Amino acid sequence: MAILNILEFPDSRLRTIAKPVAVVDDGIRQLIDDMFETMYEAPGIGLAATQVNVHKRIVVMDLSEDRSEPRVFINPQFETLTDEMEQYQEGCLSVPGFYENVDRPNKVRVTALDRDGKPFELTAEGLLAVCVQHECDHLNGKLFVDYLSNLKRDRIKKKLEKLHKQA
Ligand code: QAP
Ligand code: CO
Repeated sequence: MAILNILEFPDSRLRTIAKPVAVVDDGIRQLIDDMFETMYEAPGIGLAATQVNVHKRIVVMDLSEDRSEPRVFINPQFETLTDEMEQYQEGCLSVPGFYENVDRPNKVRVTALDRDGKPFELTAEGLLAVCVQHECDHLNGKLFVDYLSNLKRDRIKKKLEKLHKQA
């Protein structure tokens, strides 16, 4: 197992469109294990492979308090089941220290492969629905800051660039 480096906004590699996983093999399962270790150590509730500079369509998530509900989504796809939007204060391991409200559809149907390459489906509401959409966005090169005003996004960009220069 290994802790992977997490790319931070405004790194242009976060804009890469991830490629579908063709075969779920031991290499993919190793990556998934490393992604969980990286997410738990951060700590975070969701991580997309894009964030660790691996451009494959893989997401890991654990919304539980005690890390007891690890979820893996390989090649995830979702459709929104409602026009109803809900606002959540979102954060992101790639935008450390910043949290802002984002509106998203509050109910989605997700299909994906599990860590054995077996297809599954689930209906997600609440935080799980938010997290699925946030993480799928990463696989398409999109970040939660893209939903904010240019002014807010630019302020966050400048503050993070300043921190990166100091580091
Ligand atoms: C995505 O985000 C998410 O700023 C997962 O300093 C977030 O795990 C989906 C984190 C909220 C829905 C709602 C953020 C850790 C973790 C930070 C995360 C930080 C340290 C974010
Ligand atoms: Co994120």
